[in-house]
Amino acid sequence: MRIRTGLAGIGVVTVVLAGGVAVAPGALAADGDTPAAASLSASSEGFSPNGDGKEDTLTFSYEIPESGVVVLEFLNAKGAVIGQKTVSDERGSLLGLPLTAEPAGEGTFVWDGTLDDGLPVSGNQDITARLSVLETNSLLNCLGSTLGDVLGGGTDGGTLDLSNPDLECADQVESGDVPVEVVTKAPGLTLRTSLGTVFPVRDGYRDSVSLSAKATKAASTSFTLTRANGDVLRRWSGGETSWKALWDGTDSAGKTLLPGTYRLTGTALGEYGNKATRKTLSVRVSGKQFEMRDGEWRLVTSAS
Ligand SMILES: [Ca+2]
Repeated sequence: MRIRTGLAGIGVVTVVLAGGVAVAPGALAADGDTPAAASLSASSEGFSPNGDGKEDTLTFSYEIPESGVVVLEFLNAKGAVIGQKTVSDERGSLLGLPLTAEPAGEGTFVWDGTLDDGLPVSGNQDITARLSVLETNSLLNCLGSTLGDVLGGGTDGGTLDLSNPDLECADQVESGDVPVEVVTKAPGLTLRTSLGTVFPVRDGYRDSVSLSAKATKAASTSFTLTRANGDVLRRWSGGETSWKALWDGTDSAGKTLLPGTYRLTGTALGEYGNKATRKTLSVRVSGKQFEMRDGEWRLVTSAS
């Protein structure tokens, strides 16, 4: 079994492990008690691992100070570990286990949202990624031929249990936490109007209505007012999570619409390539005129 290690000042050293565990002397040289930190960053603030072909993966870039077994740990919003992913382009083997020691320096890993153990990430959730590195040399030094037992899991599908106390003898380096937003569902969108009918005759009686929307996990929102036949009369753009407009029954040119029923359509574009959500609401325009008499709004008849 060969593990490629890159040691500063020594170059690439090949460590040969067999029944008798022969290790190149250089690789045994401990190089200090406080290893440099690992770094981790993500290509995006989030992704949508839902198999629709759009932003289904997230690319992590990392840098590790020394060769080691590299694992990404994922934590939920409460800080509990929900799973881990072994970083390896192709599953090589370390003492017969599906683990690969990555060389020191920079590397990238494309994550598709799956985990070595546990369920793949799904739904909408905010998680945190952290890189852990068990440095190869210290791992070999402290565990030697018992490494296979410690890592467990046999030759197929074994995973590295970072919480295993036997691993504490190895130098473990962690990166800082990187927040990752997982959004695999289309946005939520709710459209509302304060009144179903606007009375745009300027008499003070319900001359305008409030139109509003709330959205979740949307990249942006937009709204159109159309006739029943689809002709667009007016457009608004909203924020990512909310929109509010006071509408006085006019079109984009400021012209009061004829009495009738119109349609307000809201569109919330999905985050990370998710499909859009569209909702519609009917709003009516009335030509009626009112006046305040004896403390009450009263309809002005056409005869008056
Ligand atoms: Ca997707």
